[in-house]
Amino acid sequence: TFSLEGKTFVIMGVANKRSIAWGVARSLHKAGAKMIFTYGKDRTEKSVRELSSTLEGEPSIILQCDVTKDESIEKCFATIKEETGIIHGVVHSVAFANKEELDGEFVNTSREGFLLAHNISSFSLTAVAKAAKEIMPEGGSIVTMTYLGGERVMPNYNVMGVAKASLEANVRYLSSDLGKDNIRVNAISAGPIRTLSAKGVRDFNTILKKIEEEAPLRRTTTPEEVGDTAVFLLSDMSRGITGENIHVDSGYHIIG
Ligand code: 0WD
Repeated sequence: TFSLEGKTFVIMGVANKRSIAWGVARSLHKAGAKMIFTYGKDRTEKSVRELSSTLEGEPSIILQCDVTKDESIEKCFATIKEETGIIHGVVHSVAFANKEELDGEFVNTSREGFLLAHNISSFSLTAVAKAAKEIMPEGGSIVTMTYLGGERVMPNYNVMGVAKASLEANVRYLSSDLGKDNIRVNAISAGPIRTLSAKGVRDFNTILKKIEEEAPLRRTTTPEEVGDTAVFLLSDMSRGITGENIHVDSGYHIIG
């Protein structure tokens, strides 16, 4: 059967048990992988420690990595190198936009809000890929999380949609650069899932209801579904795939 035993992955963006990154962690754990968790804000550390301690086996390494700071990324990956040597992949499940800008009209986005959303939600992937490359001498796989709002206009997604479009192009350019090092870079475009970040999106319930009624599979996406696809993308099973955006959204992206 399928196994990722002996492989080590960095998981960025577990905020709580509802986080998509936590769904990925559970799937990776089932596959026998070793994990290193990173968190952005100090206040998230406790929650990540509590969650990771529920996984049986040897305790995971937990480190701070505030993606808005180059020093924080450098320090984090230097520590990973010291503690584990090499890694086989990274799950980038990090995004942020000011709540005020996920409401009303996109045309009113401020310069500051625009740059913040792009910094945390897109540039962070470039910066992390650069640091991670140094400790992936055997090659590896990088997976990020995106949303349909990066491809078309979705209500209230606004500046985050523009940042996701940037993230998706980022995946293509990174995959082009890193392919020669046998590092693959792909995105998962997840259907809406009720998480802490989703709280920032107005009328989220209406969006979920629409998926239940209109998506081919007539149900909303679960973190487990995203987790299992991430395991596929992180494993050798997907060795021929890079620069791709896989929709794990009950098929909703083909509608409308
Ligand atoms: O419906 C959804 N929830 C979807 C989410 C649908 C499709 C895609 N996504 C994407 C999100 O845009 C994001 O890229 O999936 C990714 C993860 O989203 P999530 O699981 O919904 O989000 P959440 O559980 O809120 O975790 C997001 C985390 C932050 O939590 P805290 O509490 O620490 O702010 O993003 C991280 C952080 O862990 N984050 C940062 N990490 C490092 N440095 C930073 C930062 N500066 N800012 C936010």
